[in-house]
Amino acid sequence: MPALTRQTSFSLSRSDFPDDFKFGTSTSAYQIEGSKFGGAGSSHWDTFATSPGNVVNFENGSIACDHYHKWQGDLDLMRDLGIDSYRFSSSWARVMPEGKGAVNAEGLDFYDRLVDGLLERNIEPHLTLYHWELPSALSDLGGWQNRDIADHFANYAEIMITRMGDRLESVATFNEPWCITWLSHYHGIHAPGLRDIRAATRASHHVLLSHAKAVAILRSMEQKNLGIVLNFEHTTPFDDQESSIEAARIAEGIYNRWFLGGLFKGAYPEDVVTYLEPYLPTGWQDDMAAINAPLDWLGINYYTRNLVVEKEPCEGCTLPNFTSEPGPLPKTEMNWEVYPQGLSTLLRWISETHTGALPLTVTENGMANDDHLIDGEVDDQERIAYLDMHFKAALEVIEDGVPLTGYFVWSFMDNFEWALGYDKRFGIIHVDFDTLERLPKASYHAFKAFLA
Ligand code: IFM
Repeated sequence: MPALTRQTSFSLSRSDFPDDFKFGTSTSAYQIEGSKFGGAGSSHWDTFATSPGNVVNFENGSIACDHYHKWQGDLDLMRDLGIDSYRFSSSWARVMPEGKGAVNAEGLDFYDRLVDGLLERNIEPHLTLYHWELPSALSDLGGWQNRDIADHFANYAEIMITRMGDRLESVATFNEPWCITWLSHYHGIHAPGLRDIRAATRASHHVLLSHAKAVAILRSMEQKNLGIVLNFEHTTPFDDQESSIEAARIAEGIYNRWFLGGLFKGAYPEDVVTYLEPYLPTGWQDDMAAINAPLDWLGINYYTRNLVVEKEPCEGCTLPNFTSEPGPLPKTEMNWEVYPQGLSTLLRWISETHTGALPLTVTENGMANDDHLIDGEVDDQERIAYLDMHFKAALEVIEDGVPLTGYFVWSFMDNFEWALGYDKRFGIIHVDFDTLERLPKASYHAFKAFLA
């Protein structure tokens, strides 16, 4: 396998980007906070992670980076880095332990203080309302498969915005609906670990319905800068076999076009509906106008490309039995190919086909690296090279006129990488998961020089 490239500094600097272009870092609640602290309710990730076999090494987010107690030091590190913006998520189960009804005042206070702490350090707060830790009590009621969840989610959104909306720079309803639904209800990799096409299809509609209901309420509250964050992979057939071409078309349709289509065209892609219609909830068409309500921005998470083949013809399967083949390019510790041109291609395609003049932001991009702490340093030059290539891809499309307004590096610090536990390190800050000590890596210092 070709080696990842390494470099000590960025070849670009922020002055190469437009003056109002914003750089930031991204995290999520369950991955960093420590779910056992502060009176948070149980979430489906707490129970999924503590069931054997679901997470590498039986790890979970109960302590994570203990950001819940260490947030002030973390915010100081962000200030010293020189970022404009920070993207974080709130845990629904921390704010509303049962998902509905009573509010945990301590949880709400935590996010309120975090927002003030960011503003005191001149960092814009960008809130995501849902980054995967569904309160267990709602999971018991069917979670995303149950239409009622849309009202519960809208209620939670209203509570968060009533308390801190006046100080937020932007609000995203969801992070990565594909992961919430397909990865979690069809591939069985994330909580709740289902492998059921009906569950995945219904969940994918109910997540967008929940988004729509939350947006309607937040609009009525005159909350500014409402958006959503979708993940994309540059998805093409691995070879020129007919079966690979069809498998790639449907994989790409589900991954890249389903949520975009619902949100920006008010219609799911016909070629995918052909397969999934029997599993959509009755009357789904009546929700599409609400799902299509205007947004102020779209967040794009991008990491890699996907080369698709049909695993084997599968009698009786609803969908082609698609799987991914490894390509020839250098790979990160996630085994994801480094393919920066996928970012520029997707950004152009998204704005040309779905979003037009709507502002786009890269809300996540980064890599898991084989980092080593040696003599008090982590020399993650591969990460600097990876980010540099992707910054260049972003600059290229800005110069072509794509309305890209910001870029958040994933992630601010090493954290709980879901089913892969703590082994996969995405941070520009190293976290020692025994002592919880933070140590800026070479990429932090290089990014700081880039921003200076
Ligand atoms: O860690 C995740 C994050 O929670 C969502 N986007 C992808 C990241 C890396 O896998």
